[in-house]
Amino acid sequence: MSTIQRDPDDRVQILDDSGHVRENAAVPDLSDDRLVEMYRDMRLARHLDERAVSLQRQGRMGTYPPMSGQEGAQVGSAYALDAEDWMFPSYREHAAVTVHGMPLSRTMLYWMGSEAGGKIPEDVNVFTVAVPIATQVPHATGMAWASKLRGEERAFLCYFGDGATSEGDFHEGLNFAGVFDVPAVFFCNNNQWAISVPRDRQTASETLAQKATAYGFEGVQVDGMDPLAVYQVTRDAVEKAKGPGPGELRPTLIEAVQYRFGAHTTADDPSVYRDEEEVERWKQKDPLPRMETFLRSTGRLDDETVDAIEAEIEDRVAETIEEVESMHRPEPAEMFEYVYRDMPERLDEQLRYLQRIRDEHGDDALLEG
Ligand SMILES: Cc1ncc(C[n+]2csc(CCOP(=O)(O)OP(=O)(O)O)c2C)c(N)n1
Ligand SMILES: [Mg+2]
Repeated sequence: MSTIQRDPDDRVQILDDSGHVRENAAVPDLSDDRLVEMYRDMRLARHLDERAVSLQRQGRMGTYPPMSGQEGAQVGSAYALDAEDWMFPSYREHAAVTVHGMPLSRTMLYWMGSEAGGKIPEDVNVFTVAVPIATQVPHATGMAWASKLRGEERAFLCYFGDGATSEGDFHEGLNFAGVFDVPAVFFCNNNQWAISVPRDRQTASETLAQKATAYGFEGVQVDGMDPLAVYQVTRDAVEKAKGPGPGELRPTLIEAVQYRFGAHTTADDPSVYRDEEEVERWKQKDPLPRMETFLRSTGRLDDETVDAIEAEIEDRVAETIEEVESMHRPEPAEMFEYVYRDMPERLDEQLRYLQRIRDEHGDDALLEG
């Protein structure tokens, strides 16, 4: 039976909190190598996060939104896509987009404030990062609808947070998706907080997954810190999006229940709105040790491979930092260049103003201000 043919309150879990396969649960049909790669990608995400936060503290990166605690949901779901499928990220999906082909250097450049970080390579099926909450939802629905009308067989995986489910765009996007039966998978990273607003102030609904019922398609809740369960649920949803069975609608809403261990962004201080005790409780479900225990206890991973993975990841991130820091720093005027082919008068005026004050005062004086 598919993991999504169940009650939206019946949370899917394959690994228990300590990383052992639960009774009657089936390990997804992935090769041993793929399962180890999944672990490697999660480790990469955790390491990237640590380095990025440290770079921000040193003034070498702008504001950065950390993803620690959410690696299982990101990597597990991204592994469920086929190469031709599309991904619509929010601002926190650094691990998911990397799995789907986005170069790590682009992600770093983006958070370092370089316009070059927003340029997605032609052959990478990832939409632009959405910072405005939930705006990517109707975009994903529209693109999925267009793809269906063209007779393609692609799925469109759209990520957003628990807070996004309170936005009009979320409801409009899901409503259209149901009516026009589009091949979309809506993936809600319910990390319990929308900056300082807790999940129970977001909605009176018992679950976020049950919101799908109102739009006429399936909703499923999954343990978002169990990468195997996330993979299986997303894979079933992707397959249904591309080839629904008789009487099935293509879209699915997945609620991945998880927790963000760090701050909302490096500009946030979570100690003013949540208890350390709550963080510690969720750390018992940390997707990294769980995946590692699963792989070790089933003979798929040993010390030697873990050491090799660790070394490879550290080198890769260090090399990427070196690469992006040695690149040409963008000229301030470049911020005007990438949105319009012909610059509107209003922006042209601002550009001329910028040039005038740079000439008059010099860049050093402006940066000090
Ligand atoms: C339309 C809009 N309103 C407000 C904001 C400010 N804002 C940035 S992140 C955020 C919270 C989003 O929470 P959630 O959807 O749960 O995602 P998370 O950050 O937890 O991953 C808000 C309100 C915004 N970016 N866009
Ligand atoms: Mg949230």
